[in-house]
Amino acid sequence: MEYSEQRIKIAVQKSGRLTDHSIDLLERCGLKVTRSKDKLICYGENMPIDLLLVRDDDIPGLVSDDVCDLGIVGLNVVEEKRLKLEQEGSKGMFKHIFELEFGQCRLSIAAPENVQYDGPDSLENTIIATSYVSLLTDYLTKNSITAEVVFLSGAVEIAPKLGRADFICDLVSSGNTLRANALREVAVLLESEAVVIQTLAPLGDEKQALVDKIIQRLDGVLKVHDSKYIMLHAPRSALPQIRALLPGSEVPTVMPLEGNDDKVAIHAVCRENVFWETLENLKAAGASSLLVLPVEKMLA
Ligand code: PRT
Ligand code: ZN
Repeated sequence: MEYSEQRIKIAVQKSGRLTDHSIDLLERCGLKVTRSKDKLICYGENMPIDLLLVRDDDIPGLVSDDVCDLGIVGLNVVEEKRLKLEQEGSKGMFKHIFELEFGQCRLSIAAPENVQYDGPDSLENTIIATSYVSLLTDYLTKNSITAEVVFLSGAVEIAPKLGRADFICDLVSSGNTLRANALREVAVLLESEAVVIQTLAPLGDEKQALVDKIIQRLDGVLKVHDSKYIMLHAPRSALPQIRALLPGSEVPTVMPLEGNDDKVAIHAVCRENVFWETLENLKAAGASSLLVLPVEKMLA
């Protein structure tokens, strides 16, 4: 394939927790790519968009250096890189533009179960192991704490057991790993999820229009998550009560029913799941012929 500079390059994690979600999401935005586990690049078949498959830690750098126009990566990795560059006196050439509602986790300090923790002061003059040196150093500086930060690239949780650290600072999602290592979460430094970052280098009108289109589609895909289309019949007099019962809905469409002046048909998009209890409450308010449908796409 001849490579055109007008194609958008998106850096995506090659193999890890964010990979499937990232590619699925782009596919739900209409992008068709030939997936290949061993290749560095997946070419878009129907849009001028290609995916660069790399380690997540490299994504902010690739976007900052303008090798890629966009990147999908955890906010934890973005913030660590941004602070690292700042601490080195330079500036990240990327901006965080969109949250993707997956990959949720938090960067937390954890203490061994038998060690007392009474707030950040308990960290004074201790050793803390982490893969997130910049985020942790920033937290300690902001809290005026002097502590030794030890970098570990993996298996941070076992550092206290091995006597290499008093505390750790690592990502937590369910908390099972901490519990399995007799640790407890004592402070949250950052709430994280996957985000889209964009290079600060100007893209040109054509590429920027394509980026805007992808973001609009991502927004549409995420908005329909949990959204339902609900249809029902109801007495005209019950309309205010029915409207109040529709979860997260905008103004519903109300239509007359042929040959029945007292009843109307109501259609509404509910931006939350519609549970059986809601249907039962709607029925008790006079609704009948209730139908709930999934929403596939939405464009505001
Ligand atoms: O090879 P590459 O460098 O690309 O991958 P990686 O091993 O660095 O990253 P990966 O695939 O493990 O995670 C990618 C991203 O997923 C992270 O940067 C976060 O943004 C996000 N994420 C969400 C998580 C977790 N949840 C998570 N629980 N990343 C890591 N963990 C680890 C955590 O480090 C700890 O070891 O899972 C363990 C804790 O999980 P719980 O559920 O036991 O609390
Ligand atoms: Zn990584």
